[in-house]
Amino acid sequence: MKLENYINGSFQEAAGGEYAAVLNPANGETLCEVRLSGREDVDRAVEAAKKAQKQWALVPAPKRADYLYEIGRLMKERKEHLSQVLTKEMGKVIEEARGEVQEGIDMAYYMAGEGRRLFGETVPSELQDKFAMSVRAPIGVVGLITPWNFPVAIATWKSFPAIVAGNTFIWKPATETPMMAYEMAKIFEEAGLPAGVANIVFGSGSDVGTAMIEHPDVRVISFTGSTETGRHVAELGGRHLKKVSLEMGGKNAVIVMDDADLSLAVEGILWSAFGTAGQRCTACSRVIVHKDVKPELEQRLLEAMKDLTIGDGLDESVKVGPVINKKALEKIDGYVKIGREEGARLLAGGNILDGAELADGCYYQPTLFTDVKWDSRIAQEEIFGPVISLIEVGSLDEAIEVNNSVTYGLSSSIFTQDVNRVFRAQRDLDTGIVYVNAGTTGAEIHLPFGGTKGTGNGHRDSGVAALDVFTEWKSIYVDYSGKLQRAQIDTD
Ligand code: UN1
Repeated sequence: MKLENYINGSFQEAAGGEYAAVLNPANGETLCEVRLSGREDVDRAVEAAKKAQKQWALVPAPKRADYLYEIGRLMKERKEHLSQVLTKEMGKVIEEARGEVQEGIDMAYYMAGEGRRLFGETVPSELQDKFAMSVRAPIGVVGLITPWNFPVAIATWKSFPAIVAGNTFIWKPATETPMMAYEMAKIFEEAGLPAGVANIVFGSGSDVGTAMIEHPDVRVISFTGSTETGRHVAELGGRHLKKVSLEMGGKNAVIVMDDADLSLAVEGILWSAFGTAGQRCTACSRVIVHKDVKPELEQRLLEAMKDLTIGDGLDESVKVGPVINKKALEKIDGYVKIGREEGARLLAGGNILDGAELADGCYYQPTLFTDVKWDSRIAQEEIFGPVISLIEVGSLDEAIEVNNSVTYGLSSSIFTQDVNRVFRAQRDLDTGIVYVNAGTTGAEIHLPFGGTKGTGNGHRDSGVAALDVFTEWKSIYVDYSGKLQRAQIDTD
């Protein structure tokens, strides 16, 4: 099967371009082929989106929301099918795939509700017989660039607020995971979304992504991916005066204090470090542990890691699936070598799995380093794989300092039973998301998602905050005095 672009309400062959194979990371099998489109296809999609947007913006928001209710319903009806496709193309275990699809369904219903809110402000005017208010206005055509690790949820965080607010979009999914986008295109079509509101162009970042950013009619770029690519998106977007929303890397930590419930901490660490094989932006990759509980935590983690069955995510008993591809395997393995060279002590894992039945897949052993120095490379750089580094500290202040020492600022967590420590931590941890007595993953869709420092550029996905990315504030003054009233002048 060959996946083609979805433009102006139909699947269309691209103007040219090669196809790339989409591989199942669990076994190396080719699932389908995807078109690598070019600038001409982006132009075509933008033209359709621009035309559609004029009408779409005039559809009352509660009516736009009705399409989202229908999209949510179709996703729910198809949840199992979508989850299976997701596991096949991305590799995450089926339970997590179901969770990700659920995240998309939740986002559909949540943003549909926004169709009846989209709150602005009404404020008193400083002048008599004058009315003042602000409304959220759509921006126009928006460009969405999404990653392979959450092929559907992240796309819903961006596309659903975009359309409920009256924009139309061009979506470039990651070339590793185009099948979810294809499934979503079918859902958009069945939901009766007017042609041109949702457009999908498959292809590489350097071709399709660049063409989207450079296109004068694409007013917003919402990007999730690596910090390296995000920097490039921001630079190029800046040159073209685009509004650019970036969601990038993380180097998230769980802090375990000496009064923590250690069983709970172990569960939280395992779930957030090895779930999705460590390939979440929110994944825990550092454990900052108080010295008094370090030996016990190490022992408990080692014991619990024995239960992490590795394999094809379609097998319900498997806990850790493959990583996305061979290149990712090599990158992870490279970091494990760096860790060893830096003098960290390897307690578990540390190898690519090449046992007979797993050899064709991309599997890395869940890996645990201890005695890691806070400023070493494995404690500072994003690995994006199932590797955790234990760093010892002597106090809460030191733990917070170590947490904040990285260039990223997405998610952090603290395990403690002391309410004073909880409130100090939630104030002083410099990440966009903070968890107390839970791991670093599992953000819910109705709060803002994003991070500080090298993780983002001040915008947020999901929550009401996402509407800030996809709307422009318009302030409106209605003077019904019948005379010219001058603000700031006629004040008496
Ligand atoms: C991501 O890894 O980019 O909070 C998204 C979580 C998920 C989303 C992660 N709800 O872990």
